[in-house]
Amino acid sequence: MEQTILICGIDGYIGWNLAMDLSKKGHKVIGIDNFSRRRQVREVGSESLTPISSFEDRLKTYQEVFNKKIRFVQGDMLNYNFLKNLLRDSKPDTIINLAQMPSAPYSMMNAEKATWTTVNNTIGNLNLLWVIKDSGLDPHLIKMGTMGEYGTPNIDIPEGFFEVEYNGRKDTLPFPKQAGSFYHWSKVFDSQHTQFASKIWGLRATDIMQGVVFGVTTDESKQDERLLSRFDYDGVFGTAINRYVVQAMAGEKLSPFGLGHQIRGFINIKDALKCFSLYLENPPAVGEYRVFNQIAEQHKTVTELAELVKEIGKEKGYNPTIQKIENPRMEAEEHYYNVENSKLMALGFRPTDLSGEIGRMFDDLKPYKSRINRNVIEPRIKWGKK
Ligand code: USQ
Repeated sequence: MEQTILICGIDGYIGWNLAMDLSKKGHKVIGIDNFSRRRQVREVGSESLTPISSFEDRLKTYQEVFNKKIRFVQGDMLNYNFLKNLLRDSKPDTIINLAQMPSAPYSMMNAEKATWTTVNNTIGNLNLLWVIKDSGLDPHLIKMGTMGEYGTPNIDIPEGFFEVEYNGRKDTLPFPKQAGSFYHWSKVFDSQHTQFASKIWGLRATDIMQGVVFGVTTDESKQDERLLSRFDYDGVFGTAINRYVVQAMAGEKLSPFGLGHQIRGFINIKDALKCFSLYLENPPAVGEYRVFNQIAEQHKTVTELAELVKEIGKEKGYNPTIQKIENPRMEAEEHYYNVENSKLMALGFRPTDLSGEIGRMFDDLKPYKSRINRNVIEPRIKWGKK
């Protein structure tokens, strides 16, 4: 059914792709953003490898190519009145909150960045929860969390909750959170606030524990270069697979950190978009707070992924090499990792093949190879005391 959907953080890597996907499917999409991501990537001396248009141009091009309109309002999630007026005017059926600073290294740079990340992410979401409550509306809130909220426990990771037996009594409780950066902790606080708001105000909420996203284009952005979403590969905003592909193309060594045995769940951008539609089509009940572990690939170490990118890179005519580098982070480099995602699979999610998607990334990025800035690739932000 056609819905009015408010996307908070529409200018981000996922936000813009999601806006086009949902609008093309017939939903009425309204987006807000404060453009902080553009500023922060510039601040760390980098820019998106894909050339990104101004937001005005994106909207115009989208309308030109797909004959549909996306509405945009510039504003900040920290401004309660802005959000309140927006909800009153637009009356969304679903609100998707992606309006957050997503980089773990950025949040570990210094006290100012850690504080900013915490305030922006946590208070932005808290404002949204209050505005939903005060509006008297009953939208479905879809909140972007992260797999990194759970950390790397030595037992399987359930979808949010698990049954515990202690001193002869049983209960179903939230799975413990052991985040690994101040960014990841900000998402833990959001999850707790969202769960609490659901309980006391009857909010309908979906909290997504998403793995590391990778990929360049989507069906929509492929249609016109001016519709491309951002693609970061630098040492602060770039994530593992995206960085590996750029390193392979630039003749830089692929860089698993430390022992390189860290395991994470990964998901392609197009698969991530599919999941949002599944949540929209299958909303939670009033007062229900539910959690999905949004990953497609798991049980791969960051070294195995580097090897895979290396093999695919060779097929694409590059000559990639791998060199493990000292880990700038404090994280377990050898650990158990088994993520359950049967609830997501039960909604009908079927992931696409990892190798095929990585191959497409090489093709998608080929036109922009000359834009790679090799000076921004090295990770320089260290987690530890020294
Ligand atoms: N890693 C390397 N080499 C690199 C880059 C990363 O070995 O060149 C390793 C890291 O040490 C880490 C793993 O790859 O063990 C993932 O790091 P990442 O930089 O790809 O991703 P991360 O910092 O965890 O954060 C990213 C997104 C974040 C999202 C998270 C999902 O930036 O917004 O929440 O992925 S998850 O990792 O599941 O927590």
